[in-house]
Amino acid sequence: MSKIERAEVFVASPGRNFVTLRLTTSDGVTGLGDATLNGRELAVASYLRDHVVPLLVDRDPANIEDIWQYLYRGAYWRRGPVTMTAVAAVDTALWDIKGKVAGLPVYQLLGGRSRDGVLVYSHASGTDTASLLDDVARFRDLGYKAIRAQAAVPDAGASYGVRKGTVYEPAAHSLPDEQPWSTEAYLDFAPTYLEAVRDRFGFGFHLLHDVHHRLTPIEAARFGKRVEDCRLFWMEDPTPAENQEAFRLIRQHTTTPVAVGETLSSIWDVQHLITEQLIDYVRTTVVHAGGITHLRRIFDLAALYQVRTGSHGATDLSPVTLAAAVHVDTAVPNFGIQEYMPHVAETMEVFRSEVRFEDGMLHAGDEPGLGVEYDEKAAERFPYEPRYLPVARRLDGSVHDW
Ligand code: EZ4
Ligand code: CO
Repeated sequence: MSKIERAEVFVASPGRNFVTLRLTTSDGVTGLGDATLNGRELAVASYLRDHVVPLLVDRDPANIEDIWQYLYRGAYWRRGPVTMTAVAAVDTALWDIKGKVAGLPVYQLLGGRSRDGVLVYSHASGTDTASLLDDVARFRDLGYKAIRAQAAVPDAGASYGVRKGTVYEPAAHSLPDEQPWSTEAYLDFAPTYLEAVRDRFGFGFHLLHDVHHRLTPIEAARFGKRVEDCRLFWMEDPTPAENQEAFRLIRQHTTTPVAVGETLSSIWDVQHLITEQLIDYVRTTVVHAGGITHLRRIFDLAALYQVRTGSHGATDLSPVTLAAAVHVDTAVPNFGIQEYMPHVAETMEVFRSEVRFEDGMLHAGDEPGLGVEYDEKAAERFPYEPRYLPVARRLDGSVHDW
């Protein structure tokens, strides 16, 4: 029997911080898992090093489901982003190993190919409507068939999703940047730039928008109704999802499709959203929702209710997660779309990935396993740097959801 012989946790900052787990078997096969939780990286690194690695050594790497159950149920304290990210890293690395042992790409282990490629959307943004329109034009020239549009709200400081220079990186400060927020200004302005995008470019591509948890249910209902003629592919995270019931109010007022899930970690967090058809797309990801094993379980539940997938794919999800996501997306019947922000060159010096972009789609490649390698020597040149996501405050100084 093959055994897990070694489990190493790497923390490095090639362009941004990433936590990476590498498992090595007694047969010398290695598997990679992403364990990055933006702004809380070291909590997951410690969870793995101090509490999971000692449990893995000498286990049979073939028993993915049993190891998943052991780490989830066996912890007693289950769920939550730190735990589920740690479990995800182990699970992802075990699927990578299983693929290499079988000599098959992971999508083959998940039932094989359901589609030729994985439709992606990327992020256009601007400091005003004119610069947003220029950016949308640029993404259309690059071949994207789906584009998310965000612009800075006048008088509301640094709005979510607006790129400075060539790279969007919200976790840019060693302590959280505090940014002002005005719901009134956003509700007045955001519909106008979405309309401007449709006026200028028409309807021959998918248009998306991320509200990023900033509205109450009735405000989100008003927003969704107001932008119906823009025929959005989705409005994302219109209101925080701790209370799944909140989405019923939004549904009662608008046909704008809803996507939720990037911050959610388990099937229980999305259970009512899915079974009561309160959303159209579920955005849980490999890294934050317990790995390929648990994500597949969520996606299969979603399929019963005609909810499609739309996995989170910002640059704080490492190339290991992106590759794993593309393998899952290639196989599942109810795939919807995949978020994709290309990683910077430093990141790709450390993670070599088979994933390729072509004509608005990502392709997984046919190397056994996930098709990603981690260059630990290259990673040594990029030591960890403390970085936090911003915090939003309303104009009266009170804390709002960022
Ligand atoms: O703010 O991944 O849809 N994408 C997003 C992301 C999240 C970051 C947080 O770490 O909302 O940009
Ligand atoms: Co989002």
